[in-house]
Amino acid sequence: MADSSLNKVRDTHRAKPASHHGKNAHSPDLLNALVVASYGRHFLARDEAGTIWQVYGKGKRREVAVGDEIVILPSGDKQAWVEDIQTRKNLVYRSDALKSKMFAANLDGVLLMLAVSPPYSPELLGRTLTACKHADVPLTILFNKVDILEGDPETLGDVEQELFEMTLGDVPTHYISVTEKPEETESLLRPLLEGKRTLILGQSGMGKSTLINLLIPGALAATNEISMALNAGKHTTTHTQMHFGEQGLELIDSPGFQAFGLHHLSEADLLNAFSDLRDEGNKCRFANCQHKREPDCAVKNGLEDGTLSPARYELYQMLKAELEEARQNY
Ligand SMILES: Nc1nc2c(ncn2[C@@H]2O[C@H](COP(=O)(O)OP(=O)(O)OP(=O)(O)O)[C@@H](O)[C@H]2O)c(=O)[nH]1
Ligand SMILES: [Mg+2]
Ligand SMILES: [Zn+2]
Repeated sequence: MADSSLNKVRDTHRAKPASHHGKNAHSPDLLNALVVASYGRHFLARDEAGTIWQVYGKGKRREVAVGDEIVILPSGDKQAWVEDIQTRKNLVYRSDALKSKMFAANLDGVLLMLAVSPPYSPELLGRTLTACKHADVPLTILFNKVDILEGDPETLGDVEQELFEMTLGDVPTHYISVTEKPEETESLLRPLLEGKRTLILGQSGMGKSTLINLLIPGALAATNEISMALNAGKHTTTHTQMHFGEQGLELIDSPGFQAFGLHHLSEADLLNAFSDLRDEGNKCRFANCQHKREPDCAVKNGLEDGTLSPARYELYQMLKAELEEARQNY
């Protein structure tokens, strides 16, 4: 797979076993720590005693994600170097032709938040779905701000239809209102999220931070001050951070995204994420059918008779074209 280098950052020496006393078994100076915040160039990591360190990495050791288990070497007052990144269970990230942006690692699930205001993008939904499928992390959709749609069943129906066309009904989807129906939202989500580490993704303004603050009261207090100052009064989240709640609740807040490149997927990865198109494509007359203008194309036939989803077909062709373009340029 194309992303193997990111999943196995350390490939030259073996992982140092963790000790039960916080100290690393191989060197008394080393500590095991969990990455809890990413500011791009530096990170915050929590050691087993609960101390928060500001950590920096060099070279490959800079490629740290929230949720990573790392080994750190203290260098000064609450400052430390990343010595090692343990092998990841999974990693959700996006990538364009030039660079990757890691969202978080070692996850139990991803929540994608959508809303009608500001309007969600079905394309970004499809891209998130594809990234999660590729990373093998379960995705759940939270359609927030349904209060805005009260008395507008037609729009709600259109939304349901649009979500179905992209997910084929395979993704658990909940319709919520974090601000207008907080108790209902909380009693729905607590059982789904307790004891798990969950990354919350979505475009800006969907309500990610508002939801985290509902489930973990006070979570935002620490981060708001900075973002308020940077964004002229808006609460826009500017970095990725893990928040810890009761009953093992671990929620990772992330900045809203406007793009979701999937350059790390190979063509085979892409086909695996679009198994509906892959399976139908196996019935085309030509083995190398591009499903565009070829005769006896099972995919085109499936689109015509409604067994395949045009939204998924268009996204697949778009992602495939992006991959081909990237290959030509590099
Ligand atoms: N009407 C309505 N507004 C909501 C609801 N949930 C959140 N909001 C509002 O939506 C706005 C954006 O919420 P945030 O939680 O900051 O959104 P975010 O997804 O964290 O945005 P970024 O940090 O920029 O990515 C805030 O003004 C919230 O009060 C809801 O259920 N209904
Ligand atoms: Mg936010
Ligand atoms: Zn075909």
